[in-house]
Amino acid sequence: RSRVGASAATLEAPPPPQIPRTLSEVDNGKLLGFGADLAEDHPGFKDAGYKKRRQDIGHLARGHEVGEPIPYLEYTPEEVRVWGTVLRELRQLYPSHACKEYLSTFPLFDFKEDIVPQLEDMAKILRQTSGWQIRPVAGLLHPRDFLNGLAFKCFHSTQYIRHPSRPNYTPEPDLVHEILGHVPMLANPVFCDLVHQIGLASLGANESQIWHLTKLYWYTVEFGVVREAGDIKAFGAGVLSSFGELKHMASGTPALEPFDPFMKQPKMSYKDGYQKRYFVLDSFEDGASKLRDYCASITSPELIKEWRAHQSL
Ligand code: NLE
Ligand code: FE2
Repeated sequence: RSRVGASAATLEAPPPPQIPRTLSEVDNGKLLGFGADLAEDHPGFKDAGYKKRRQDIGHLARGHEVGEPIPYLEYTPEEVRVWGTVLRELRQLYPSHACKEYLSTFPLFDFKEDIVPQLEDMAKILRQTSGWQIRPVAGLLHPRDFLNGLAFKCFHSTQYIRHPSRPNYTPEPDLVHEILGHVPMLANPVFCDLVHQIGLASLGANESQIWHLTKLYWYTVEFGVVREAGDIKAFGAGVLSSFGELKHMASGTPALEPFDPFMKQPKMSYKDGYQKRYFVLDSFEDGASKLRDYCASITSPELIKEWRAHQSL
């Protein structure tokens, strides 16, 4: 970089991030990657009907007001088939490969292969178990908005279904991922507390901290694994919602590394298939406390206190 460039950058310091006071102030319309527009490497790229369906469902999400019930969607027979296929495959793998917390909340939802669950019904159960809420979103959300939502104990969720040509794996979130990956974990208050820490830390975080928090979120909530009596079990939603990835995780092929939120993270892999390495927690409690320490190191207690005083949870 030239000197001129460096000094210009210093003069134009970015404005401090806006901290949302209410959930409605969290923008649920800024989408990233596949969420914004299907790229050539997306299985639905050449499928005009699929694209139109996603747009229609996304349109509903954009019109949703916080506090209103999430609209029920009527899923097509093909979408029901995709949901049923994934559920059938995963159900066989969960007893041996999902963590015990997941196995304990899973039955609460009474999933059926011929009925695609409605987000509003999932939200009702979460309200009673952990107090978390769900807000519909049209696709992969901007990281700051997504993480800020977590501070409000709100999980932004897509409502469309993955392309039928590839039920075993999708590179982006879809309803199947949200429901089979995230929802049962979000019914566990200890896990929710861990997720909430990441959300609180994101309030007022600068761009590089947001990026780091996104990685911590990615390596735990999306792709985390935990040691259980000498075995490795999945708790990350991206592993739990993909029968391709769950088998891959359990195959013994990928590398395993201890999770340390202070480490300098390697490149985050997404869009390019199964993870090549997973980060391991010794226990759930241990992971939560490590994350808590990291989040405390970047969060100002005054800011959080002032924020809590101004917003209604
Ligand atoms: N690969 C996951 C799945 O197929 O369900 C989705 C990951 C979303 C981050
Ligand atoms: Fe996810």
